[in-house]
Amino acid sequence: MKSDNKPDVCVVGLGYIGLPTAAIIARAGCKVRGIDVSQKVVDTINRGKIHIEEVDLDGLVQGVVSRGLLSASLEVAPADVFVIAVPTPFDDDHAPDISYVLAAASAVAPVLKAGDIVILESTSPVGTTEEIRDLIASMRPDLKVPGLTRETPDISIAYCPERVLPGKILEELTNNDRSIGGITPRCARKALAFYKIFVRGTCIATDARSAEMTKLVENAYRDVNIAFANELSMVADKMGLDVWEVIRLANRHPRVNILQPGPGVGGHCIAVDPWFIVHSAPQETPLIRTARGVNDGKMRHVAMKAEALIAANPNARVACLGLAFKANIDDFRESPARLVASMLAQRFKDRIQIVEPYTAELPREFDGTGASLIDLDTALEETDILIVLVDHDVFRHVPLAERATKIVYDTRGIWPDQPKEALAIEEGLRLVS
Ligand code: SAJ
Repeated sequence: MKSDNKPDVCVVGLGYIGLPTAAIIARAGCKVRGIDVSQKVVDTINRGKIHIEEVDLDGLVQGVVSRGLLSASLEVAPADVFVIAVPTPFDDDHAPDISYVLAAASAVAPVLKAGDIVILESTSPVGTTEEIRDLIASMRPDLKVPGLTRETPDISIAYCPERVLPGKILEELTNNDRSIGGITPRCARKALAFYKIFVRGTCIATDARSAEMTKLVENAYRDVNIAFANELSMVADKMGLDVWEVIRLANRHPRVNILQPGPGVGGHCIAVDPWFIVHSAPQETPLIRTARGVNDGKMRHVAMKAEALIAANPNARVACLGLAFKANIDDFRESPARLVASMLAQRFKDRIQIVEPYTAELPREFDGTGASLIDLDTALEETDILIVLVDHDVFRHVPLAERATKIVYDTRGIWPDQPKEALAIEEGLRLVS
C-alpha cells in the first residue's frame, strides 16, 4: 500500500453493484481499475460513459475517469485490494451458481502479493468465501492464506455484501451500515479499514459465514413479508375487502408494519436470494419456500384477474400502466408487471396498450402481439380499462377527474380515491365465472 494510505483497488465485475462501487472508491481518491468480461463495457467506461442506468452515476463516472482515478480493462492487474462483484445466478433447480465468483478469484490469484486484501461482495451461499480461500491456496502455495496457517497470513480475505436499493445506489453505498465478514478477525479488521475510506455508515466486523448468511436473510425477510401482504390481498379479493384500507388500519398498531401488496416480486435479489437459503437447508425452510410460492402465485392471480376483466368487457380498450419491476426505475429484469402485460398482449393482441415512461420501445416478447407503447395522456384519453402494474409517481399523480369513469384494476393501491363501482373487478370476475 502507498504512503498516502489510499490503496490501489481492482474491482472485478462492472455491473449494477461493481460500477457504482468502483466509482465511489475512486471518488474517495483511490486509483481503481475495473475489470469486465465485455469489451463493450470496458470501452464505454473508458470513454467516461456508463452502460447501466442509475441516478447520478453518469456524472460520477465521467468525473473519476477524466481525473484518471477510474479505468476499465479486460485483464486483472496487481493492486492492493481486490473487490469481486460478479453475478451469482441460480440454475433450474434453484441451486446457486458460483462459477463467476470462482472464475474471478482464479483471475485474481496469480497477481496477489503479501499484504493484499481480497473481498467478495456478490450475494453468495454460505461457505463461498472459504471456497475462494481454498482456491487461492491451491493456486498460490507460496502464500500463507488465512485460516490455513498458524503464522500471520500473507493476505486477507473477507465477505462484505452490498445492501443498496436500485435508484438510490450511490447514496446507500455511502451511508448504509456494512457487515464486514473476515475469514479471521484479522481479515475483518483489514477489510474494515478499507471500507472506512469510502463508507460513512457503521462498519461492523463479523466472520465471513455470518456475513454471507446476513445478506441472504435480509432479502428473505423482505420476501416473506411481501408474501404476507400479497396473501392478504388475495384473501381480501375473495372477501370483497379493500386490502389497502385493512393494511393502513392494521399498521396503526405500534408493533405492526405490513408491507404493500403488488403484482408479485421482481428484481434480481429478493426473488433469488431466498432460494440460496432453501438450497442449503431444504428441510428447515418451509416458510421461506412458501413465501416464494405465494409471491409467484400473486403474479398468476393478477394475470387471471386482469384476463377475466378484459374478457368480460369485449369492446373495451386496455392500458397496462408500467413494465418496471418497481417504481421510478427503468429496470425491467424479472419484472412481474412485464410478465403480466406480455401475457395479456399475447391473448388480447392490439386491444392492449402499454404505458411505460421509462422506455422508448417495448421488450421483444411484445413483438407480433399487436400491443403498442403509448403515452399516459393518450391512455387517459383513449382507453377504457386501466391496469396499474407499477406505482411510478407519474401514475400516482393522475387526478381522479381523469380516471373516474374508467374501469380500474389497481394492483399497487396507488389510487385509494378510485370509486369502488369503477373497480368493477368483482363484477368482471362474476361475469365470467
Ligand atoms: N415490493 C412489493 N411490496 C413492497 C415492497 C416491494 O411488492 O412493499 C416489490 C417491488 O415492487 C419489487 C420487489 O418487491 O418488485 C423488490 O423491490 P425492493 O424495493 O423491495 O428491493 P430491490 O430488489 O430493489 O432491492 C433489494 C433490497 N433489499 C432489501 O430491502 C432487504 C436492497 O437493499 C438490496 O441491496 C437488494 O435487494 C440486493 O441487491 O440484494
